[in-house]
Amino acid sequence: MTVAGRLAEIADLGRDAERGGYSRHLFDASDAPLRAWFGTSAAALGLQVDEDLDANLWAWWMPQPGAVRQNAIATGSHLDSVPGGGAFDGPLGVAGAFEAVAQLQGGGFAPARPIVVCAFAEEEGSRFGLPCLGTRLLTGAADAASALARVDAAGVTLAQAWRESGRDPAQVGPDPERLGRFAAFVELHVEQGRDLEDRGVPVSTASAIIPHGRWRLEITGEGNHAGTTTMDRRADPVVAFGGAVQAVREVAVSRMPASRGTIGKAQIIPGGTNVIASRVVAWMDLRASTDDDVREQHARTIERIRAAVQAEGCTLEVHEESFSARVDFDDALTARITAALEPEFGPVPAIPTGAGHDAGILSAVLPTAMIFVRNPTGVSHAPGEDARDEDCEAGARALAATLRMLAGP
Ligand code: HGY
Ligand code: MN
Ligand code: MN
Ligand code: MN
Repeated sequence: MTVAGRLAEIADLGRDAERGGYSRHLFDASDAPLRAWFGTSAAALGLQVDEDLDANLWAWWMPQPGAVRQNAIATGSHLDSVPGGGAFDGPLGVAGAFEAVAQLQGGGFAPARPIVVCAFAEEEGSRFGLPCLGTRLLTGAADAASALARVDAAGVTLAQAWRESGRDPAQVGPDPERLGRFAAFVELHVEQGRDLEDRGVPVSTASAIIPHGRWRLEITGEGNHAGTTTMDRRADPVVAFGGAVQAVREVAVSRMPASRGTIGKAQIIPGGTNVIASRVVAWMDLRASTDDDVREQHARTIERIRAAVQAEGCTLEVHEESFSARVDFDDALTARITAALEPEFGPVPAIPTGAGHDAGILSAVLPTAMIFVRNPTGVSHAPGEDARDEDCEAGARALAATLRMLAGP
């Protein structure tokens, strides 16, 4: 098969007719068919599938029957998406991992240790607000009880959704015993910018993930009638929100090029054309080079937002939903991968990324590296996300070469 052929098998799952692209979220209607596809793909390669207690999937290629599940090399990514996301962010790393295993098997490679393909739960945090949910629970980077208390947009708790999916929320939590079975993790991923296209190279490694925080802003004003309330008697949280949007942009621009500030999601409550809103809830995403830089960007942004909120006679609450510290990937592992790839691919740059990944969470407990595949549009988290078929194949070959090097005799 090919990576493109594997992605074609899931091309109809979780399509979002309204937004375009894909909306695939934890335990939604696409979740079970995506998991079934994972199982079928694994079974076709003779891999043994199991799901951990945190809803992550693992497919084991054992060196021989009865071999112990130790010293394994894990590779994979996620199958969920952002709302209206692209076809590659996540699934490329899972499809590419199965394709790499297929290539190794086709070439008669006999692994000296297990190779394990994985798919992690809710990497985007699109339903419950916590990115890399599955790996955070698995490693203990997130506390299980507080994660299970999170609610989705419909007010359903993660615990409830977990139970309704047929899983046991009481079992959720860190599994050091499972993590102890792995010697390394490598994630194949579509690049989420245009760096590789500009450099004219099909694949790279990753040097670092820049830190990333998400905050929920709750701006409260006074709900009232749009026709009878004169302009001098309003406390309109939408007006304050306008100031917040400006503040996020202006503070990030003042800290260019490293800082990024985004509000991509907001709710106007109650949301009527002839109603002055009583509340706006908005989600703010801030990123910069270092953890301290993100904290400082946050402090300055909130100061500006608070001024805009007060000027409108509204009040502000700020809740931190997640913070992902800067990650610097394992230099030694990345150097070994680069050396394994350069004979076929020529120079393989190591590039930093502004996007979060399960590899970042796992890097705290395992030697971890990433391989990026060129994205000709540079677009991601949107339907325009792209990767050429031949570059997806290059990514699978690069991953196969990496696995051959890491799991060989
Ligand atoms: O970078 C992100 O927003 C997510 O972790 N993929
Ligand atoms: Mn993503
Ligand atoms: Mn991703
Ligand atoms: Mn009326």
